[in-house]
Amino acid sequence: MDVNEISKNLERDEQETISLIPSLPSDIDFNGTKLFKYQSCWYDSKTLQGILNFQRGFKPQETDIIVASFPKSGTTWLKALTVALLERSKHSSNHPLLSDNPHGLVPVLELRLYTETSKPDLTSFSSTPRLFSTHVPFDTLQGALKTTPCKVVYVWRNVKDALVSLWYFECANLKIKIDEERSLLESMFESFCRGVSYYGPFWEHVLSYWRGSLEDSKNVLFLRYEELKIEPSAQVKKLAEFLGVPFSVEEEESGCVEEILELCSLDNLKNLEVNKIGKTARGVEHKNFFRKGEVGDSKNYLTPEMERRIDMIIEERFRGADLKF
Ligand code: PAP
Repeated sequence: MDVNEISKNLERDEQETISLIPSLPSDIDFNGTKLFKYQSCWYDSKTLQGILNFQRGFKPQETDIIVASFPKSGTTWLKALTVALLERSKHSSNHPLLSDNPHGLVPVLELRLYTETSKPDLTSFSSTPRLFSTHVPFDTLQGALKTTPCKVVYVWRNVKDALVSLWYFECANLKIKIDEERSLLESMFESFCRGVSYYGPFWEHVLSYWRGSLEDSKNVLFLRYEELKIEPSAQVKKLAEFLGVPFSVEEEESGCVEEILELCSLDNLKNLEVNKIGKTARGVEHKNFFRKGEVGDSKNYLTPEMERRIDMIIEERFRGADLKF
């Protein structure tokens, strides 16, 4: 394609987005950002452009693997585990996780590859399987995958812990002290409860993948952060099987499962040089992706009243689905 054609396509994509946006419901996020509701989920205009580009231009391959999540639900860990499982027979010393952050190795489709164009250069993804990630809900992802049966792995987490994790992340990115930003947590909490938050509502997100996994368990795996913490070996074996790279008896006997868990552990990743000093393509410091990783840490920050309110919302929204917090 020549340069003129590329710029014509770019202009056409942008024009389509510009004419779509005013027709969408809009609202304001906790930090004053205008969000637009597209296919039941809220996005800022830049992310929305990326999603439309992704849905328009992505050419899925049956061997593709997509790591999916609501933000702050265990994405970094799941990306690391997926890379480690797929790469385990290839590397002894120069493992990719030692020289890049999991987000560099598994880019977010709508936030990195498709932000500017519906035809990004994917030549660096020439080996199979191609590994991508997304934060969009399942129905929107299906819009991009069309009918190609890619493998999708979703991780979800207690929303209260995800919320507190997001609060810490925002404060770290803005370089503000957490003790001074109680009001930010409170506004984020309100946004979450209203369902008007970036990639929210949370419950729709989780339920979309839950339904997807029930309808097509061969291609959609539904994991839970808390279960990964409680029984990491069993969950990682389940993930390996789903990805089509199960552990052999020899591998299990030689401690391969434990090695992968150690490589991808929070402490190990956090202390790697690349994660102490590097930044993502979007300028986020790698170190901000690693904090405590504790189940139930939100108890230390949310008031009992806040907990009660969010519990009630979740109970009501998840009624009928066999999902427990
Ligand atoms: P993202 O959406 O920005 O990619 P994501 O990785 O989903 O973030 O979530 C970050 C949380 O995962 C952090 O939780 P916390 O704030 O409650 O501590 C982070 O500490 C945790 N995390 C990151 N890497 C790991 C890991 N290897 N094992 C367990 N938890 C991890």
